[in-house]
Amino acid sequence: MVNALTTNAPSGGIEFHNVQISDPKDFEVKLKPLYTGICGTDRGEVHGNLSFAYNHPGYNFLVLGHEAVCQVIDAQENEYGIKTGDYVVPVVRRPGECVNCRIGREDNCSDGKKNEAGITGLHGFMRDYFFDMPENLVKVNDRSMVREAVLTEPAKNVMKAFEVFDTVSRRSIFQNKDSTFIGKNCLIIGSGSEAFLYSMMANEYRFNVYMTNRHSLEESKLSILEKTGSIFFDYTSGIPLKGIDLLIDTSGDPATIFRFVRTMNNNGVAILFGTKGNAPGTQVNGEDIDYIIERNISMVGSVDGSKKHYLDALRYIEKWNHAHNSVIGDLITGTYSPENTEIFLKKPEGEIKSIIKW
Ligand code: DN4
Ligand code: BGC
Ligand code: ZN
Repeated sequence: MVNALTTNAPSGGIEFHNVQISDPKDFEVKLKPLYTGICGTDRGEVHGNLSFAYNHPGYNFLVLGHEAVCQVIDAQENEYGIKTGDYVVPVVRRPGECVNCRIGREDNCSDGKKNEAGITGLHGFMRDYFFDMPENLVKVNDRSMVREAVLTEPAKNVMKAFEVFDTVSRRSIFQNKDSTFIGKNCLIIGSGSEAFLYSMMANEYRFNVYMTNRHSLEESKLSILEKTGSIFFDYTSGIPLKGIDLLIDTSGDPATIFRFVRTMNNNGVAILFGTKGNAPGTQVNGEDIDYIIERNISMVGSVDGSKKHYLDALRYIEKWNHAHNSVIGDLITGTYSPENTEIFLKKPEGEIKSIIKW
């Protein structure tokens, strides 16, 4: 028996209770979660808004949690060099049989038959301990940033999305004459943890970085943006923002996305990332379509990331842990106990990333 935070996917709900889970016998590594992160996806599941979530086969519940940093309690010798005592981040997606899954790119799964821990058909990491295979673990070498390493999983999505940007933007010459992106504008819709990680990565590319929401931002969030050189833009202020080269949506709100598409520059790239199945629709007219076509605008979805993106994410987290007065630590705005299930139902004020200490 193990204490776990569970939901009933896809209808929702949240419970912290003692459950019986039999991990397959051949799973070689015993793991103790130290911290798990809560994100928009978890809240979507708990509220019953994530239609693609489903329970682990053979169970009438799903253990939540796909963002974790764990300590290895017991490991058999393995070719991945995972040893007892190591700190590790478990990966979310587990491959199916398709060609992308077979080459380590289950983030690009072509037939949808992959699984996602804590989301689609595989128990997640919000429990006292669990077992996993060493190939599903990414080692955290810098032991001084074990808490910050809980951001590796959300950051790997950002690494993948920038890989998508790199690929798609090459359909024409996107950069300046001097080969840089300096002076190009990146607008990020939303101000949650993914949005902040996107803003930090867009800064690495030297974009002018703007973040927007339908309301003003708390002082604490504004000060993080200031530290990293990004600017907040309240779109309800009525001030038009023009000339966007890279648009990144983390809101999943169709009306907001289309509000900004027609302010995009020629050859611009719009990355759709936020998922909000219950968001109301919006009217898209012929002029919107013409605008996208005539300017060669690319609208592209991006989900998840592969193991190499976890490694990239760890490198950047390490860098950001030392840069801008350890700004990465500021993204963790609250630490809670697993008993506090309320945290899944209502976002605490000023939240960027809430984490659970196990
Ligand atoms: P989050 O913290 O809920 O972030 C969503 C942000 O969007 C919040 O800051 C919202 O503001 C903001 N927002 C909502 N509606 C609007 C609107 N109409 N205009 C402007 N801003 C708005 O979630 P997260 O940062 O953890 O994740 C962001 C999204 O990406 C979620 O939908 C996740 O499900 C999705 N996601 C996708 C992937 C993937 O594709 C991975 C992880 C997450 P407020 O309501 O908080 O003020 O791999
Ligand atoms: C996770 C991704 C996952 C996605 C599914 C996100 O919260 O970070 O790994 O593929 O949810 O929508
Ligand atoms: Zn997440």
